Amino acid sequence: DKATHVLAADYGAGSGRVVRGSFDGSRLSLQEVHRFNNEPVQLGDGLYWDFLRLFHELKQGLVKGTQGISPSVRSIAVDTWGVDYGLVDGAGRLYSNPRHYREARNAQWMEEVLHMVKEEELYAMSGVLPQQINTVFQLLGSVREQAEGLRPDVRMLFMPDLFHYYLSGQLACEYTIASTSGLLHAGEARWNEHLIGRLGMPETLFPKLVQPGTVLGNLTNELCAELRTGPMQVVSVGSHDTASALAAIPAMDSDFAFISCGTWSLMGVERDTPVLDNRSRALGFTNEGTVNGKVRTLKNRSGLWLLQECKRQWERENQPFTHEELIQLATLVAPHQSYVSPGDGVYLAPGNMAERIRQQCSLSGQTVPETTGAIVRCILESLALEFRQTLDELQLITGTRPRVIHMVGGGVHNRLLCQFTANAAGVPVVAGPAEATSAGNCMLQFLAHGEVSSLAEVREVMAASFFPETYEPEDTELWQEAYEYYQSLNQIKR
Ligand code: ADP
Ligand code: LRH
Repeated sequence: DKATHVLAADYGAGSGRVVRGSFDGSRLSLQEVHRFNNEPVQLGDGLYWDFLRLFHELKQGLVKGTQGISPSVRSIAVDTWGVDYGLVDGAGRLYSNPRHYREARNAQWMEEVLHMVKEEELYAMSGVLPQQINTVFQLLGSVREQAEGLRPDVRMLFMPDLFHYYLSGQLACEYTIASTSGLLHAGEARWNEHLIGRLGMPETLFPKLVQPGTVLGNLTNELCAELRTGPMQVVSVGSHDTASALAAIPAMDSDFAFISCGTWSLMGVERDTPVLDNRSRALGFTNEGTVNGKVRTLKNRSGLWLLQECKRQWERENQPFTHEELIQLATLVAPHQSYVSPGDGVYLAPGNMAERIRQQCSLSGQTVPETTGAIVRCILESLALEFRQTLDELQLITGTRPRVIHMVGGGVHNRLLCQFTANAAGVPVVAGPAEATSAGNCMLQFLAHGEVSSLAEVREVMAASFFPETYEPEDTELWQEAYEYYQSLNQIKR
């Protein structure tokens, strides 16, 4: 076996997996060794990530991923969803459990920050769209809630950095995940110390920033002994899941829009510089860092979250459906009956999603989707129309219209959504791989080890290793009409 192996732990907001990536010099192959749910815990009035359980799952993945081949696994890297963080004290203890970005309290902290720094200014400085989930707002809450202030030995670590810390003992914040915080200078790997000072946050909270592809250190001796594995290195990759996903897009040139479609849908383009003007802010675009020092200008919207939450609700009501069954039901109902706006704040919190969708359709005077199939169809058509709108807006703010959409993430398994997206957007959708995030995580580790030498080479390896499916637009006139109606609905709402 001449391949080199690495482990990628990818934590989504709904589920996580540990994947073993093997590279033979020209092709990457992935093997999922461990998968688990990521379920937040409501405790009193707080909504928390179950960090201890999530770290336990990481250990399981380490054991399973190295079984029998331990010496040939060179490294491990973690990527996660954006914005959330944990606090550790000087003795390395978890000072507080990481809180969940869906906590309602964040709205209040966002308001507080926007009292101190105007929305336009915050956007122009950081490139990050003010949304209540952002680290900058949550962190003000963490600082203000401590009556005597945070102890000076406390550090904040974004979720992947927190995992890396307990794997390796190294304290560092990786650039791409930090770029989701609103606390960096736009498009730069630099904390905005001026902003941090204005918000009254102690500078000591913020560890040094490292670039994606940095070898942080080794798996601690304690973990090697406990898990009977290792030694291996711990690497910071594009530790924001979206950064890893974008790194793995099998595109040969830069003329594409991407959609990373999982719980969230992130749609945008890769650029040299951020777009910081009022129009892009008003349209809801944000700018985040990529693994190669560029910028992703994108819109971050609810993705399959709506469907995921409906599915969970139906399970609670003893109506369990597989994804395949739900998609099948959607093909059996009448098309284009009603739409929702998936990014609407009313869908942010967990809970009975189907009911909320029905309510919104009723409020906007549309046919109320009564059946399961009608709900699913409504969600998928709405997502596709939202993607079309984002494509139009990307053209407005950047001056060019991408000729193809690359879709990656779990949404790629939803063939109906891929086809609807091509139909609505009027451009081909190249779908795959679904596990782009894990693949990007692995490839950045191979880049750190010198087995590939550039992002272009990473994408070549991706194109040689995975075979995406292309969906050509169909029924474009019908979808154009649907789009016009969808826009008029949104106009009424605004
Ligand atoms: P995240 O990392 O945000 O948790 P993923 O990229 O894993 O999300 O995507 C999860 C989503 O992918 C699910 O909500 C589901 O809608 C979709 N999905 C997963 N498997 C399938 C499948 N077999 N068929 C259709 N859709 C699927
Ligand atoms: C997607 C994602 C997205 C946002 C959200 C909180 O998983 O990383 O880019 O930051 O999570």
